[in-house]
Amino acid sequence: MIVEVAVPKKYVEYLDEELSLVRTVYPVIEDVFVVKKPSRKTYVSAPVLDELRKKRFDKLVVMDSLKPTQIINLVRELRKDVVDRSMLILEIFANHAGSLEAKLQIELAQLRRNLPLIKEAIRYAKIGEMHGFLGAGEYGFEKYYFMLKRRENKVRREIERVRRTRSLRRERRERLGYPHVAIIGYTCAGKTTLFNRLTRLSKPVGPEPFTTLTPKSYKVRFNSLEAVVTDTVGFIRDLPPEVVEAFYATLEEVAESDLILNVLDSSKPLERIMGEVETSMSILSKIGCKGKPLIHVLNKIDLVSSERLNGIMEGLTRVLNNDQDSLLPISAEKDINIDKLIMLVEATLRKVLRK
Ligand SMILES: Nc1nc2c(ncn2[C@@H]2O[C@H](COP(=O)(O)OP(=O)(O)OP(=O)(O)O)[C@@H](O)[C@H]2O)c(=O)[nH]1
Ligand SMILES: [Mg+2]
Repeated sequence: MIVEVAVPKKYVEYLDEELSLVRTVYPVIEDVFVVKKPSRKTYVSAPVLDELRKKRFDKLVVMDSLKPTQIINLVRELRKDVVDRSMLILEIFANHAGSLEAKLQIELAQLRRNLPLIKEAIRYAKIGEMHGFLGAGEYGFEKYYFMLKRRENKVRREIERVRRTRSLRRERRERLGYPHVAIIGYTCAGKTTLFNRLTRLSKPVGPEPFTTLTPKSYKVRFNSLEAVVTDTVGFIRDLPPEVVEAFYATLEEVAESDLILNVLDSSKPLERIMGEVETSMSILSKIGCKGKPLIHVLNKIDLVSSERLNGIMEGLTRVLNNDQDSLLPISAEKDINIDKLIMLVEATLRKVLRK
C-alpha cells in the first residue's frame, strides 16, 4: 500500500510527529505535500488534484479533519481511498486494541465517524450523482445506514456493561483503602515503561504512538506506603472528538486519583515539551482534575546531556505551578532516580492523605 500524504500548514512544525502517525499504519509514503489553504469542496485545490491524478499511489492520507462532503468529493475526483486524521488515529487504535472494552470503543468511534459519511452518500445517491456502493442505489445506502445505527446502539450497551464491571472492580479496590496514583502524559513519553519499573510487570512498550489503550492498575509499595498505580492512554494534540469521547471515559480513574504523575519526554525540544505539558494540562482540566497534586516526571534523561537537561528544567520551572507541583528528572528505562521518585510519591501521598 503506497500512500500520498497531505499536511495542513498548521501542522508543518510537527511534521515528524504527523508522519510517525502515518507510518504506524502505512509504512510506504510516496510523497508529502503541504496544503496552505484548504478548499471547501475537495480540501486540496484543483491544480493539486490534477497533479495527484497523474501519480501512482493507493490512498490519500489527509492529516486534518475532513467534512463528509470533502471526503466524498475527493474519492469521486481521485477514484482512490481517502483517509483523514481522525480515521487514521482510529486505525492506529484499532491495530493496538487488546481488550474487549478497547475493541468496542473503537468500533463505536468508527461507527460514529462513518454514519455521517453514509448519510452524505445517501444524499448524493438521491440526487442521482453516486451509485450505491452496495449496488442498490439509495435503498442500499439506507438499509446499510439503519443496520449501522442498530449496531451503534448495541455496541453502546455492551460498553456500558463492560465499564460497570470495571467500576465495580475499582470500588472494591477503594474499599480496601489504597491511595491511587495515575500515570498520564503524551503518547510515547514512557508511561508504561515507568509503570513496569514500579510494578515489576512487563506490559507492552514501544516507539509507536498509542501502544497502551486499556488502563491497567496494580498495587505498588512506595517504601512504607502501598498505593494502586494506573497506566493510561496517551495524549496527543488535536484528538478527534470521536476518540476523546470513546477513550477518555477510561480516564475516569485519573479524575478519582489522589496523585498524578505527568510523564514528559526530555529527549524532545523544549518548545515541544512545553506544548505537550499544555496538551496534558488542558485534557486534565477537561476531565475535572484541576488542582490535584501533580509530579511532572521528566523521563528519558539518559538521552540528553546535563547541559540540555538544565535548560529544560529551567524552562519548565518557569511555566509550571511550582508552589504545588514537583518536577523530577528520571530515566524509567535506565533506572535513574526511580528511588527518588518513590520517595517523592510517598511523601506527597502522605501529605494528601493527612488533609
Ligand atoms: N532512552 C529511553 N527510552 C525510553 C525511556 N522510557 C521509555 N523509553 C522508550 O520510549 C518508547 C515509548 O515507551 P512507552 O513506555 O511505550 O511509552 P507510553 O507513554 O506508555 O506510550 P503509549 O502507551 O504509546 O502512549 C519505548 O520505545 C521505550 O523503550 C527512558 O527512560 N529512556
Ligand atoms: Mg503505554
